[in-house]
Amino acid sequence: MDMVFRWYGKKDDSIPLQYIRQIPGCKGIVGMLFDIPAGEVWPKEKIKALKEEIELSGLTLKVIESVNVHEDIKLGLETRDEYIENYKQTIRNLAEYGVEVICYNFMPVFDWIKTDLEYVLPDGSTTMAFEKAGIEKSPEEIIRDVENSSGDYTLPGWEPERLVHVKGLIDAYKDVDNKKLRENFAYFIKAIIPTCEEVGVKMAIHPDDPPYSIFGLPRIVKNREDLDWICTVVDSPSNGITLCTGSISEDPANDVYQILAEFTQRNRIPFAHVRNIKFIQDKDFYEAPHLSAEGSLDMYKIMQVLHDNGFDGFIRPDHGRMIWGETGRPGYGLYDRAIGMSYLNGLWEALEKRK
Ligand code: DNO
Ligand code: MN
Repeated sequence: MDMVFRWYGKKDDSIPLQYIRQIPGCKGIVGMLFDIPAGEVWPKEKIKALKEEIELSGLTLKVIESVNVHEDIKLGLETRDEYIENYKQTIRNLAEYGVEVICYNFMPVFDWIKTDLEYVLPDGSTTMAFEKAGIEKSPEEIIRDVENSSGDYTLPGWEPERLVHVKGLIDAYKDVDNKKLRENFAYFIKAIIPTCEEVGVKMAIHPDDPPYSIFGLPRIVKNREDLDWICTVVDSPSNGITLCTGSISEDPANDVYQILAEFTQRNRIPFAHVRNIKFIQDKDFYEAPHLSAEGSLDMYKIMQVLHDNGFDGFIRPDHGRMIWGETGRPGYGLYDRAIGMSYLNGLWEALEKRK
């Protein structure tokens, strides 16, 4: 198991690599090139520069999150073949510089959806939350709220140039139901997995967040059955999952422990996002501190299931709260994620020494 930490790059992340290096047990960076639009090839020079910068700090770059999938691929438009070719070239380029795992998602239009980026907890810290009442607003209103509260940084999947077209994009999915979206996914994954196998890269799909339909959009990475379908449509260890414990648990019908056990045994989880959530009522929740007692998930059990089923991939703490006066990109401060990582490392050490 290798513990890693997401970093958005020098230009887009205020946390110095050296600080990340100082988190005990942190081995590497989950990196990305933030300025390459979905559909374009990631240039070798930029990958090389990113890798060198990270390695100079004593960390590794073996995981990328995310290489975003162009909307035309998800919509199944004729133009998709060109974008798929570009995606394959990006995979080759990343592999050349030692990347082993590529996290991505297949969510139409939006990446994750939260209705509150600064939900205040009783201790005064802030976190992200999802309350159903919040999505009874229109997408445009939500976008405005996000833009107003997020200052001068861009959120993943919420790039301003995409948001301008959001209404049109939602309309474009009118004729794409879950069945059609699955077909489009199958077309994409069948096209890219041979390249991954050739260069030794594992693709790792992130669950939908939240894992059920919103704004009438189709969703195909919601539960055990979807994950099973994905793993079966191309039966290869290169076709894997980023098992995000928070996202998958946002539907209380999902049994995160069972899902983790099954797909670890099937050798299909090269990357795990481990975080806790706390249900407020029904499906409403906030992103809780990692500690079990603070949320609705049993983090010991999560780590135990991974450990006891021989998990040997990468783990990162997922979102953290804003604490100790830190400000910046919601979910991606230094302090609470560092605390989360230490806690997960502690659980893992206990599991290793138990007997
Ligand atoms: C949510 C986050 C996501 C993730 C992307 C991967 O839990 O981990 O924003 O980064 O969906 O493509
Ligand atoms: Mn996640």
